Amino acid sequence: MPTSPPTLRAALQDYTPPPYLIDSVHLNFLLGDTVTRVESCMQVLPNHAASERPPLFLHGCEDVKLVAVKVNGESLPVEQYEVESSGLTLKTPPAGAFELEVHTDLHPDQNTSLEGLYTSGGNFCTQCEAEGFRGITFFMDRPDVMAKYTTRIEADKAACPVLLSNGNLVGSGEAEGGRHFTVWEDPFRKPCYLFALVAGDLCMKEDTFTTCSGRSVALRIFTRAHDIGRVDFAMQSLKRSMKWDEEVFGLEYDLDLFNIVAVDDFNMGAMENKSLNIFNSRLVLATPDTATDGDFGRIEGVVGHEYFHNWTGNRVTCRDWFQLTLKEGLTVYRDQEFSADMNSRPVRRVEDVCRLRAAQFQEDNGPMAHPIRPESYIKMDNFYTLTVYEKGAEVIRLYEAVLGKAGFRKGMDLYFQRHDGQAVTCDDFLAAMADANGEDLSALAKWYSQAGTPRLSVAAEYSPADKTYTLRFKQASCGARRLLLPPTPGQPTKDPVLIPVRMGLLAPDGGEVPLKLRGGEMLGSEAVLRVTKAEQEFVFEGVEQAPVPSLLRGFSAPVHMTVEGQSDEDLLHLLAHDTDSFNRWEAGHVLAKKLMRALYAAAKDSNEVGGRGLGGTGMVCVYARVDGAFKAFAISLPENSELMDKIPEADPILLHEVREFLTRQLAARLRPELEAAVAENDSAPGEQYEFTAAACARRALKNKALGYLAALGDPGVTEQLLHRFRGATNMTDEINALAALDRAGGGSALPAALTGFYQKWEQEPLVLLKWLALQAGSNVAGNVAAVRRLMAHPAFHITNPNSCYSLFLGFARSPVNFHAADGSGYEFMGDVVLQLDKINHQVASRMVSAFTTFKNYDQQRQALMRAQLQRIMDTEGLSDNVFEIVSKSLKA
Ligand code: 0A1
Ligand code: ZN
Repeated sequence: MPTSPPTLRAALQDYTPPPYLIDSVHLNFLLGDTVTRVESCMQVLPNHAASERPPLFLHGCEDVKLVAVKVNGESLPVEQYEVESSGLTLKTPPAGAFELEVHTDLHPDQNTSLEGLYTSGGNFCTQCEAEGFRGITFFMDRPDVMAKYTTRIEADKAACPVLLSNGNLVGSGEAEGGRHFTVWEDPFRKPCYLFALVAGDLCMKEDTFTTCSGRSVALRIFTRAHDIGRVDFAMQSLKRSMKWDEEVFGLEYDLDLFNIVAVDDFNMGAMENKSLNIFNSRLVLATPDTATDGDFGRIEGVVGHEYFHNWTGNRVTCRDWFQLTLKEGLTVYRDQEFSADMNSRPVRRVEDVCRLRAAQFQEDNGPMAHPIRPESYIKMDNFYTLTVYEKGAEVIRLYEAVLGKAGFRKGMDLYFQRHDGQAVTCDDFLAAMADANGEDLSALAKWYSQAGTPRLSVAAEYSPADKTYTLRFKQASCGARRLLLPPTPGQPTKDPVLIPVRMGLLAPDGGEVPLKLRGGEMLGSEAVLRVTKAEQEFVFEGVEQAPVPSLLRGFSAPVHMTVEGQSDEDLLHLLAHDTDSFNRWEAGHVLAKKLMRALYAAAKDSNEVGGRGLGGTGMVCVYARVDGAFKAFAISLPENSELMDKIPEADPILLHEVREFLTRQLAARLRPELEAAVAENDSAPGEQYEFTAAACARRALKNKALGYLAALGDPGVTEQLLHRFRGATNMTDEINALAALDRAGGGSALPAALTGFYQKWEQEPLVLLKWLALQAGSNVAGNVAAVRRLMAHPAFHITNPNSCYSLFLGFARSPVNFHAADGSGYEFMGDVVLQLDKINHQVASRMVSAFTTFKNYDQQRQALMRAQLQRIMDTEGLSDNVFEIVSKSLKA
């Protein structure tokens, strides 16, 4: 039985300006236990030719009940409007400006979608991006309608002592029946997706920040009483972000108040609502005993990200949702730079690139591939993707590579000067960058419209006779068959793009070769080559001996690069001598990928993993040659998803076995070094936890080393891990010891350790997320039954997105169990999608993503995964969110 067809599909090419604008809106929220009344009074302005009287359409949604409509104070006769679940149409609005009042009723306590107005732990909160405001009231729910907001909130005083909205508090008082109210005025025009309201029983921690012009800003973080002791790190991160944006981009905060509220039930990470950021509590709350180094890093980054949106997103916003990367790519770039400045820049770059290659490259290669500026969507929520965010940030980095830091800053200044207070497009951003630098950047435009990861191959030739060194680049184009960039849905052919290749040449003695392009001037030891054509060559002169090229330094463009004829010796030379720390790491990473692929191929041929005795020799060299902060990365094996790019129809379990084999092999060969790494990087007794780049690097190396040692299955190591687990003084060490115990098989100690952990942290839902994820991701065969049982555990809540991400996405990461040959893992995830789709469409569609990579696997698995997709597709009443992903996957 086919599903009902989805609602409308929006297309970039169909954009038209709104026929009306909303100049200002006054909202009155009467919050109740079960029913909430919203009274909206809008000043509407015509935005069409005077000769026309187009209808006015206000978006709505099924769960919003229309109670009253008035125009200029008079109830509108029913024949003058039409109300459907998708919205409200005023058939013939008055000519000129007019006042429109709309009253609606909602049931926030029944709203499990966590969009619009909902309750979390008894407190009210909102989430309006992308199109959630229509779940509150009928409105022109599009980002190019920018209004001034005044918001009155009235609620029971005992249940909701705190009542917050955007902007400044301009009034408050008592109301009848034990109720009270506040009134908020936001002086800045904004699209409705930035509207926010929070009401409930919350505690607050306050600090201040003095801006560069000497204004004092009150900073407040609100949480449930139990959590208020865990906000200090987020507060410090906020202050650091404010200072950084002043110093690096000259951007000052523009109001006297900045609020952050932590809520437990939140679909995404956080939301940049004007002066009232709402955060998933896992991205605010942290103390060393409950949060890992990774958590601290994410909190710092996301607090920065949301704060930076105040300029890139709020002051200058998007004209339509196709332009999402305008604010997201740019803001991710800004938060990455902020984190790099606060911590170790090279480590941060490696982490970002690893994530991009492991996950975004897969997205670019699958059925949901889309350009960073998508051309159409059924449900915008499905386009908050790694492509729009992470690849979008890499595209911003291309401007920086081409223009340099100073040129980039000039472009940013002009962008704000031109567009402050406007809703604009990615073309406007490109134009500001180009005009500020007097450059023609049109060659960058293709990055916005073309999906897929470009492939770049490089061949090098040295001529001893005339001392020239030639680099020949080829990029994907329709003509070059072998390099053909695979088509992506809806884009059968691809054009070349501008690829800035940051590079240097290393002499045989490891020194840097001075760069001089034929007919050009001396460039120093590093250059940025602009590759724009399908085939292009660069000839360097005066090169005394054949060099080893160091290309794409710092990963200067998000491409797959192949250096033809690159030998292991070349890679080891780069590893030892490259001045670019990213490329030093990259050389080791390429060696590791070669090794794993070779092991996989050998195992596939011989049906025996490691049968030919291939060992971790290269990796041992790598470990020996890289320095401090990188050692933990140097011994991290590449993600399976990165390897599968070159393994057609992969067997994920065999790949997992190869990884296990190599891990054991490395552990055995490097045992003395690993033990030394543990000893040298262990914390001293009584040492205080510090979140610094140096301390994190030490913990990372120690814990990575323990993970390897665990793979030896040595009872002595297990005993040591148990000891470390019991004695851990911070969550980074505690959860890593537990994970290593799990890795070591744990023996009889593991169940007791898991129970002990649960009992210790029973009252801490954020810590229990780690406990759920650890068990869900176990590679013990048959673990699907345990995961089904965990769904009934009191630590798991199906209406809580974090719970679902930990348990279900944790499970989907297990090659052994998600990809079990009998299809039991796929069936479980199919059940999960269908169950969740009735509760929360956004969460359900994130679960479906586990199936979208099915083309990467062997025929049997492809068939089993497809069967689940078909089963989902055939289910009556599917949400548009899930429908969009499943239907696109099945078409692939
Ligand atoms: N704009 C937020 C992320 C966000 C996006 C969508 C949401 O609901 C569909 C919620 C939050 C950010 O980039 O941080
Ligand atoms: Zn963002």
